[in-house]
Amino acid sequence: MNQNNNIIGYDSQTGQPIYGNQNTNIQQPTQPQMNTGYTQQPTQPQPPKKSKKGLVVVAVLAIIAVIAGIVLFGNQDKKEPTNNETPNNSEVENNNEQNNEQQNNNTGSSSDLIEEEYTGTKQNLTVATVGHVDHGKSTLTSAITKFYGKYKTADEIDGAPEVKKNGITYNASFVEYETTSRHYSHYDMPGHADYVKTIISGSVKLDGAILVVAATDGPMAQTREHLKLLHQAGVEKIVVYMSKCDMVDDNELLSLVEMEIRELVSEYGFDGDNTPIIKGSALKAIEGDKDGEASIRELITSMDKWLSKKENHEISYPHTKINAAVYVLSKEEGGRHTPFFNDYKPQISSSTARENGTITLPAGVEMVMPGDNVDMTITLEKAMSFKKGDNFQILEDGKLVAVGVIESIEQ
Ligand SMILES: Nc1nc2c(ncn2[C@@H]2O[C@H](COP(=O)(O)OP(=O)(O)OP(=O)(O)O)[C@@H](O)[C@H]2O)c(=O)[nH]1
Ligand SMILES: [Mg+2]
Repeated sequence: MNQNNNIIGYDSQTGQPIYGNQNTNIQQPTQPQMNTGYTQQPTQPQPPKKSKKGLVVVAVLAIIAVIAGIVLFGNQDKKEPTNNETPNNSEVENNNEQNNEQQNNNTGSSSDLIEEEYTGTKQNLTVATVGHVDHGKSTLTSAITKFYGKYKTADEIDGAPEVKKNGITYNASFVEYETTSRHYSHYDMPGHADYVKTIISGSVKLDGAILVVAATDGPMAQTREHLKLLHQAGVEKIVVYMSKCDMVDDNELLSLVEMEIRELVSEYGFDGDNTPIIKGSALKAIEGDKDGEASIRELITSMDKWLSKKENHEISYPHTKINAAVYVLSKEEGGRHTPFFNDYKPQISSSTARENGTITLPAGVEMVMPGDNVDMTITLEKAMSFKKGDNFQILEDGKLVAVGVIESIEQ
């Protein structure tokens, strides 16, 4: 009702307006809504009857007293709820419920879509578990939360809902945990495509990563792809967790897998000799096994020691030729419906500029389909300011068709 829409105050906790109609309360004290609750207020005691004339006088006095009482109480009780205000009060309550819901959604649970800005005093590092499908990324993430954060099962972590950020859609679980010196913001993605998208688009800017390699398999195709992606996005340091060691009895075999990992890590530009490689079982750790738990603690200690916050003090200079890793939006994401070929000429857009560019595909790549990721060289019509690790967009007539990260500068 319109007459109830005046703001009569603000809730001290939520800041939400409280609606009501002051004027109605004051000027129309005899309206039905005012009577509710107050007509039962004590009325004036009746004086003893003396005579008929006296009775009339007393009755008139009593009526005046009752009316005065109503007016008086009516004025005082603007603060109290009336029937009129009840819908508005419940509106405030609803707002409170919404606020509570929002707060509950922001407590850093694994299903949170987007990293909450950490406001504590410790140094915050953003990391992710990366590695081949089924190698134990989510189980490891779960084990870490068990000992250092708010425990989430691997299933909860794997069931991340879809989000849209920077024009692309992906699934990612966010968990957070703390050591004595640091706070970690940690991402775990359910699928390979999600790693490609989040890392290339810069939706998740990593300081470091935990590469998970199952001891039963050793490095596999996506182990390589993720190492390459991390390197392209400018991640300098990683730690390695060799998972599923409970399934391998042979120590020599474990040492061989470790050697293989060190070689691969070096191949993609990381310090293969000194990168910590921890052998363990995240599954056993979750089940309460002491050695399993020890491997998780060793991993966290090595993260504290080996990983560092990425400080990007490099200055951007104008360049005309860059090498980049690019993810091409799928048709479903609003991208192209058809492939593009060598010499494709879209616009390249950064946070500060937009220029025409010509794309050169790597030798052997004939065409790029929507949904693909590809390395490319971009020649710019006019110089744009860039540095390694910067993210950019590829547009066609102003429409986003791909996202990229600068891997290196040629000119
Ligand atoms: N024995 C043993 N099994 C493990 C270990 N870690 C994970 N697993 C099992 O391996 C399977 C895959 O583990 P996940 O943690 O889901 O692997 P993931 O890398 O997150 O898989 P995707 O998200 O599908 O890429 C599950 O059945 C786990 O229980 C481990 O240390 N030891
Ligand atoms: Mg997983």
